[in-house]
Amino acid sequence: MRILTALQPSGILHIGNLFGAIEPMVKLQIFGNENLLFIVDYHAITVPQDPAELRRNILFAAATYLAIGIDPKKTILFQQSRISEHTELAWILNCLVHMGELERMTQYKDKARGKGEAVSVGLFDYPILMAADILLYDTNVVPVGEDQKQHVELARDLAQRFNKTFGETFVIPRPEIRKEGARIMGLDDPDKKMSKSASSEKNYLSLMDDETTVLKKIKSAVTDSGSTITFDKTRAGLANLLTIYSLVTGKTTDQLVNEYEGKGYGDFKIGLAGTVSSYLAPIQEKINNSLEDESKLLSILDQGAARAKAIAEKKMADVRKKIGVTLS
Ligand code: ATP
Ligand code: LTN
Repeated sequence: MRILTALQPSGILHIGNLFGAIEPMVKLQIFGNENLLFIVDYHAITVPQDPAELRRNILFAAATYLAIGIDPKKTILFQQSRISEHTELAWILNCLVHMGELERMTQYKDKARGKGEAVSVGLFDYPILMAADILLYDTNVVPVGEDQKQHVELARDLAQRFNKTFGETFVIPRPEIRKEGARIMGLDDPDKKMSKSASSEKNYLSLMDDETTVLKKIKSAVTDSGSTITFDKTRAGLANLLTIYSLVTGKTTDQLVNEYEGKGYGDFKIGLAGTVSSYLAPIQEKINNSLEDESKLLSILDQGAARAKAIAEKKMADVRKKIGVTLS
């Protein structure tokens, strides 16, 4: 089984990214699976990036994955831009996709909203590069958060279309969306997903937030006017905090509700903040240690790129042959 996922190097990783995308990859590092995890720097440049900051963020992303438990022996960890086959395949898939299919993508509509003409072609084309990322490696399963499901479905459609037109070439991938944690909501607005591009930092818990910040953010998290701790989806803010609590402790929401019986929001929030901080502290220490040893990080990424390249080259040779551009 080949399992693949990728994240943008954005400088901030929040607990939504952790539980929705990275932690599932850590758990999937079991015998019989072949895992690929990469940093999609070419997706990141669909919006303006400062070059020095982008470099820093790529290294930060790699350090974070390692800190969370990605084992480079079990998972091919690499940087997307090192494998030119991704953009090459994206071009070919571009020629199979219709404008209307991309215009329907909700992430594009969200990100382009209000920007008028000032949207890069890259942002529009983003799902095609993602389809190439997935199809290049004969991926079976793509663990992602709920918001990426539509993109993985486009990759499926394109794989089927290519296979029908040119003969069996690509494996048809499926998205895997975990139930708990697939959609951690914003602390300041529990009706929208937690997002690093939210207008306020109070929206998310970053993996690098210190104890004081975590406490401040959780204390100001939006809840309702109720006073008891119950798990009820209609009490969106509280349900989200209970979900986070459950993810960091491994306890069920029922267990937590029992623990907080007779207690109010104040105690609950302080308890949650303490637990989140203790959960993050060892991760932060590992990230910082790893960033101090840059040459080791670079070497891990080099080795990952070499392994990914070998798979990608073989696939692209087949694709080129299938579409008729290989002459000998
Ligand atoms: P932005 O909202 O700024 O576009 P993001 O915070 O959604 O960014 P991405 O880089 O788009 O982060 O997502 C990385 C991975 O994390 C994806 O698999 C995505 O589905 C997952 N993810 C993002 N936000 C959440 C969330 N709130 N809950 C669960 N998973 C999430
Ligand atoms: N679009 C995704 C990142 C991404 C990805 C991928 C995820 C790029 N290529 C391939 C899974 C598989 C995002 O923004 N989260």
